[in-house]
Amino acid sequence: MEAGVLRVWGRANSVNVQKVLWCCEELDLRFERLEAGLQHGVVDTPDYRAMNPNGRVPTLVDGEVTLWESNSIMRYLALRQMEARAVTRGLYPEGAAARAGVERWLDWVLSTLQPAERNLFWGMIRTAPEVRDMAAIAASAKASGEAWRILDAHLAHGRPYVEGEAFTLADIALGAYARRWFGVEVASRPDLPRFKEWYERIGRRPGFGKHVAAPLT
Ligand SMILES: N[C@@H](CCC(=O)N[C@@H](CS)C(=O)NCC(=O)O)C(=O)O
Repeated sequence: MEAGVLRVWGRANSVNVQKVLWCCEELDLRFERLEAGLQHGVVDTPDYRAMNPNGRVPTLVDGEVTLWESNSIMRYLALRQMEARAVTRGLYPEGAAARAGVERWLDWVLSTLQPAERNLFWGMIRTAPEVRDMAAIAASAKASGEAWRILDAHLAHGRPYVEGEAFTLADIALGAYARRWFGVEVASRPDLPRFKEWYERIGRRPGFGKHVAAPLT
């Protein structure tokens, strides 16, 4: 392992790992990714649990700093670069109101969006067709559509990015989940034109192409 390089533990097909990798890319941060989670195991070993007692991915190691929770890792990385006066490109705005605008979406992803979409993603992508719980999948598709409708209405104010003119951590957290929404088969997908436009816009970012765009597995 190269000294001084950020280490990100976690399999590349985890949405929460993808957020962190995309964030590193936006901040021009070099990192090394180490496999952990699901088929790779590792997360139940005492060494891993010492870094992350949840046994989940991602985990970030930056010298003496060890962190878990993907949104907190993104906040840390953005602040770290701001403190170092490295490029920030407005990823994590400084004013109270502007920052809170970003924070609410990071919280909303955890509290509302992820629980809504979980059965849809796991059912359609990680479960064999013959054992799928189609009722749970349909309920999850409906709840996800309702959640995305909230973002679509928010984007109706003509903003290119979730919190206005600048691309922020909110776009990363939401964008990684939007990739899943547009990548699964949904029986009836609500028409959400602003959400789709925004998704196409963020989909052109190199960090998305490199770490999020891959086929869902
Ligand atoms: N809220 C946590 C969730 C962490 C989480 O549940 N990660 C999933 C992958 S997206 C996981 O570790 N799954 C079990 C595994 O990969 O072994 C975060 O955002 O980091």
